[in-house]
Amino acid sequence: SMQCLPGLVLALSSLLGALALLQLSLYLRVPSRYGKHEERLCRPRGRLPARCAWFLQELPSFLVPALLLALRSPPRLEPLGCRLLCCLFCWHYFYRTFIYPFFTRGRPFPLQLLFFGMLFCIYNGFLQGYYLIYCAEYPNDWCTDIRFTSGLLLFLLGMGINIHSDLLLRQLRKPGEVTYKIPQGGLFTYISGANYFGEIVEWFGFAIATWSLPAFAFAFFTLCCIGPRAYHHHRYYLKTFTDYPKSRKALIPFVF
Ligand code: NDX
Repeated sequence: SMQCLPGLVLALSSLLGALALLQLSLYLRVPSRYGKHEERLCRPRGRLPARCAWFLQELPSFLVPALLLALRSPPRLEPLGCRLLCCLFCWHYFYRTFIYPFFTRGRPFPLQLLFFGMLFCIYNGFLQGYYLIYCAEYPNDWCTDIRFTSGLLLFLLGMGINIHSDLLLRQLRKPGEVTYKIPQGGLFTYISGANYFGEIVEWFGFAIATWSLPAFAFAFFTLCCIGPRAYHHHRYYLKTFTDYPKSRKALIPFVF
């Protein structure tokens, strides 16, 4: 049966960090090509409806850690912190896989990115799940540690902001519509990337609560992946809407 290989965790986390830097260098200048940044004329047929695409893409991030948790023998009952943290991760991806896709009004998603997105979700789902279920060691009172409690609070706050902001975006369209409008309300009052801000806060909260290399590597990856995207969304809005609110920032309220 499987056991903890610290070298494997270190290697996979380092590679995740390297992928994050690769993304940053790729996507600072040009945005990743999906949604409002997809080039209209290229590859008109290589797409899948947003609903299927997001479901398939995110499913492994739920399934892989959930299976690792369920199949571990003997079951890991102690410490409580490990199971709780693994459940938090699965909870997010339960939402992202089974709820978010069924309400999305997004345009069809490019197959090529779907493929890489799925690979990424398998990789990260395995890394986070494997670490928490086979490697992590927490004292029995970790649930009352300031890192756990403050991280959990940030996670929940970020998740709330992310879900609420994605809801506001969805309400900008009637079913079947694919046009872009100026997002209003919630944190969109201050930033163009409110949903991304929520997601970034969420994963840094998770990293603090788990206090682990894999989780910090993933939070950093998230920042490098959707941070630049928030900036490109912001530029797109400024270019497209002459009446775009002047005081609105890209990602960090009042700052950037
Ligand atoms: N999926 C994470 N990299 C990604 C998919 C793309 O969950 O090759 C990372 C995730 C993947 C990426 C994933 C990993 C890296 C990949 C990348 C593609 C290339 C890259 C594979 C897996 C890569 C290397 C080099 C390392 C191999 O029509 P539409 O779709 O634009 O409609 C949108 C709508 N909307 C509006 N409607 C009306 N008016 C407006 N003004 C509107 N603005 C937007 O709202 C959508 O239906 C919806 C949301 O759109 P948008 O663009 O704001 O968010 P989106 O980027 O689609 O993300 C959706 C949610 C969001 O909550 C975000 O926080 C979360 O997913 N997310 C997204 C990406 C990554 C991620 C989280 C994470 O890293 N944790």
